[in-house]
Amino acid sequence: MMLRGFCAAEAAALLRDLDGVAAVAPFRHMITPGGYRMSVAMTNCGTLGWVSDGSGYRYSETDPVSGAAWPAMPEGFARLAMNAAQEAGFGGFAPDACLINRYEPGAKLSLHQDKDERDFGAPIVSVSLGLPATFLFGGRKRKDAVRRIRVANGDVVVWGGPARLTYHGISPLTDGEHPLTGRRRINLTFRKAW
Ligand code: MD6
Ligand code: FE
Repeated sequence: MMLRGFCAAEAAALLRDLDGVAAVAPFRHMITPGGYRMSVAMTNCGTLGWVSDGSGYRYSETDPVSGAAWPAMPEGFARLAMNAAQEAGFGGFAPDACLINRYEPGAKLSLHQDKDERDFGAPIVSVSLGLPATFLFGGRKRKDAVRRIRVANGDVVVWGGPARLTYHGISPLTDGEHPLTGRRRINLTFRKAW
């Protein structure tokens, strides 16, 4: 479910909180299990963080770069995730993980399924900030047809139920300038990982 502009009014505050997170757990380009460096830079906040390296994808209670716990989820992040889920019909959503993706021009996320979480009953809440992007929304199989959906600053997508395991991705980011983020797009994805 697409909530257009749901957090546009608080985008600047969310980005300020993000600066605090990234000061403790800096953005990094993770390596896929196949040995490729991801074009999207990532970090996490919350009890659990999504990580990728040569041995696979998983959730970790610590940041492999520092060995320390991930920064706590800022209050405003948690409140937004809960309110958006509620609006979409998922009451009581309490995320334990927030994956933060940073795109610079040309960065993309290939088609994938989110299946590293333990409970597919919980939704994922996805927040777009800064430059707009094209979200690719496929089917249950990698080769199913793909719909293209524009996501812009302040848009929130709540993704649950039957859509939970559909293939999706992000097209290479088109260069541009956004007043809040410059030449970047930021995505926050809130999950119940454990
Ligand atoms: C992004 N998002 O928007 C990447 N996954 O940058 C995702 O991969 C994603 O937006 C699951 C649910 C919502 C998402
Ligand atoms: Fe995903």
